[in-house]
Amino acid sequence: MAGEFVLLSLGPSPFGMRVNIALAEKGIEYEQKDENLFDKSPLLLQMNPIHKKVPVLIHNGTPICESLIIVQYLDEISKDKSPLLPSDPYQRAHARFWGDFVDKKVHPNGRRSWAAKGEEQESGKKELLEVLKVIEEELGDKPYFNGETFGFVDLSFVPFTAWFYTYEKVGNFSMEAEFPKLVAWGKRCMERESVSKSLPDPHMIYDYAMDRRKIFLGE
Ligand code: GS8
Repeated sequence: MAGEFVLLSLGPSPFGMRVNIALAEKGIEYEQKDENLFDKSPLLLQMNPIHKKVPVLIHNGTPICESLIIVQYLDEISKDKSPLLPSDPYQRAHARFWGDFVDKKVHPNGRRSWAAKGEEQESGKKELLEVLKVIEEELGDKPYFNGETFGFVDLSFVPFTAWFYTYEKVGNFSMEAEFPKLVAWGKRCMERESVSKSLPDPHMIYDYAMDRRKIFLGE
């Protein structure tokens, strides 16, 4: 596939990791520029003036924003190599539903569980545990969310496994004890090179989260 790809991202961002995984699945070479979110670059502000968030994929100078939209774009321009969305329209809709569920439920509650305090933090943890239960039920006994092969829902959710350590340490629970199927699925996904090379060390994420917590709470 012709063209030049530049990814504006940030190591611990689960949204950025999705794009790293998709680019690796598609075998696309790219340059990554990591942003400082407290001092956003003029390039980020120019390429994503609406949300001013990472990730942004710049393809031949043109920006594509929002991680799941970027992943679908990559899947469309590189259909034959490692297809991510199923070809059946219903299955595609189903996969998109779960990608959207992860965005609406995992990220905000996960974030409240480590970045808030008191009741707000407790309710973030409680809802996160409920959401993870729902996702584990959706996985069931299948190796991957879509069945036998790694796909769009796996890619949407697997970056959050790098955050599991932060969730369990801050929330004082064990992911392995509460969600053994999700933990086993995460390890299965890590056997793919596209995933293992895109996910940072969970301890690094924990340190990052604790630094951010201090800034958010003024501690
Ligand atoms: C979310 C991106 C996002 O929150 C997506 O791409 O899927 N729906 C979007 N990015 C964060 C970093 S990861 O927590 C971000 O760029 N935040 C900057 C800000 O809020 O100013």
